[in-house]
Amino acid sequence: MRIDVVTIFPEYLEPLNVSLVGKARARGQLDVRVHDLRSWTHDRHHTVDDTPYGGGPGMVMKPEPWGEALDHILTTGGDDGPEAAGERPVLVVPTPSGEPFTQELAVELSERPWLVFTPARYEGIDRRVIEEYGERLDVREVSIGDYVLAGGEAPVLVMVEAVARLLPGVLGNAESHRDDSFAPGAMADLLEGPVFTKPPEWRGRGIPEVLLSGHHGRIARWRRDQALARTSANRPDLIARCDPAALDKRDRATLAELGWQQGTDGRFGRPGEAVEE
Ligand code: 6GU
Repeated sequence: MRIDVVTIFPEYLEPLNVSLVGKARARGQLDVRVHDLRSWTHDRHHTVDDTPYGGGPGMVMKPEPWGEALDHILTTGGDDGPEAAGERPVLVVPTPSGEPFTQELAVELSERPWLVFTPARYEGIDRRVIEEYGERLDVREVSIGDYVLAGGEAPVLVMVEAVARLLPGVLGNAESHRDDSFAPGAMADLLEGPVFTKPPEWRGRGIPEVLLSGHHGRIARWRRDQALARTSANRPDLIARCDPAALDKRDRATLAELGWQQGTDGRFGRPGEAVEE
């Protein structure tokens, strides 16, 4: 996979040299190219921003440097790269106003050969850039959560890591994906429960008996109950949204113990709480 990132803070992307993503790059599974937006400015001060039309606070990123940067990148798909293969990149525009970044979107992006990220600072990029490239590329404006960051660089680190670990051969163990919290369908969208390793006793704390039993059926059931309890506590919205067909009799009994009741439609709710859509 080829990934381009255009930013005014190339050093912010240094962590892409570390750990899983860094190793994938070293192995040649990931071709990451970080570009300094200011190299496509032509004035002495390398200006990338200006005041917003219509007034208001903050600054807006000027369209010209982005246009030159993206035109350059789009013509460097290489003789044997994604461009030669007739592939057009996905332009991923990080913005708090974007669609939510989810595991589903990570999977979709991981199936594309070429991603171009345009993390912005200030109040964002002149809208005409998104319009212009929207005619030529698949543009996704994406937010990583309901909070506001100073720029899109940290979201790019988040998204690249989520995508890279899904690439074939990047994670050591292909099985590791299957139980990921939020892996589509996996644990029916439950959060993962707690994990333990050696030593068997630490500061007077032992290991849940069942995990030492060697009884795979009982262990699987215990893990499932832990996942249900954790999801119930931390993400009750996932329980309320859960497809009842994805739950077995034991799941329903566990949820009942956790205070959930099944409505006439089979969905789970808690007494006295309105259902959120
Ligand atoms: Cl993608 N950018 C910024 N600046 N803030 C965010 C975000 C993105 N996602 C959540 N908050």
